[in-house]
Amino acid sequence: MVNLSTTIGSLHLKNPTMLASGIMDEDAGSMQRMIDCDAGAIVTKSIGMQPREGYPNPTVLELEFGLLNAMGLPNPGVDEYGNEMKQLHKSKIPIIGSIYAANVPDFIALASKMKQYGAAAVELNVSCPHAKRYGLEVGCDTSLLQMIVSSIKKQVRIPVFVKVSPNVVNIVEIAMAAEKGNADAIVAINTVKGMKIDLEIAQPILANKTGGYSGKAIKPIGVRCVYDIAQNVKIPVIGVGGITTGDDAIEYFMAGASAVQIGSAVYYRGPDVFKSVCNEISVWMDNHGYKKITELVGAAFQ
Ligand code: RRO
Repeated sequence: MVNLSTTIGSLHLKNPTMLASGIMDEDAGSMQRMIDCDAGAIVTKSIGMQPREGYPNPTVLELEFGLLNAMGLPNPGVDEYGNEMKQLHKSKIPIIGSIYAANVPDFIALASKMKQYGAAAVELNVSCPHAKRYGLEVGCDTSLLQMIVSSIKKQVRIPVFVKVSPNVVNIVEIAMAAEKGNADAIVAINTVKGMKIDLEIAQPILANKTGGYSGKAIKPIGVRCVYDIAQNVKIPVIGVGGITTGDDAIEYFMAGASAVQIGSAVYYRGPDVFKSVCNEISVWMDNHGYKKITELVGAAFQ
């Protein structure tokens, strides 16, 4: 009998498939739907101190091998979003609050509010590829990132995950800075910077011009990042980027991930993707003589 449960620090997951931030997590109803569809944990939409409209349309394009988005961090602000989170207080699976900010006091306030609203952990989004002042400008600066993580850890008793970007020279350095700040886990990767041009009008299609590319096409990039990070940090790594099938998840485990997040594949396979991926992982493990996820984690290192 295969055991799909896994742990990320102090967090226990009944299965290793988490809902990634930014898809089907804008309100309590959509998150409850993902819980009912057997996700092992839910990561909320990225939430800031104040409401944000986001960018004008078009904000998402379906391309040949994945999705290109520039939503622009649309969210109702943490206090309003708290009303949604409070409705999930009976959830039996961990709800992880994704937060973004441009300075330390705001990160601390957001983490503290997320805890109050029932989050089991926070995920720092320091990797949005197209958010001026937030995202990458924070996530590229190793000393600032270390300081943000350590300040939150000192002031708010909550596990802190750090979501890192592939759009940097050295992703391992960034992950190591987060670990030095006492992060509890690294989440790799956010979307890859990209662009699509409409030939007829000779213009980028997204209103923001550039966006973040997700889905199957970025899986080899994510796997490589997880493989490099996992060999250089002691904290758990959560893999995200193109995971659509059980085989994709297993590849991430072998690269060193202890759990995976699924985003674009909710669009491609529907909300039952969590059940399907879990079934596919179980069948594969059974056929190959594995009993626990931990036996697969980092199997590709030797
Ligand atoms: O909202 C967005 O446009 C967005 C975010 Br916060 C992110 O982290 N990654 C992404 O591809 N888009």
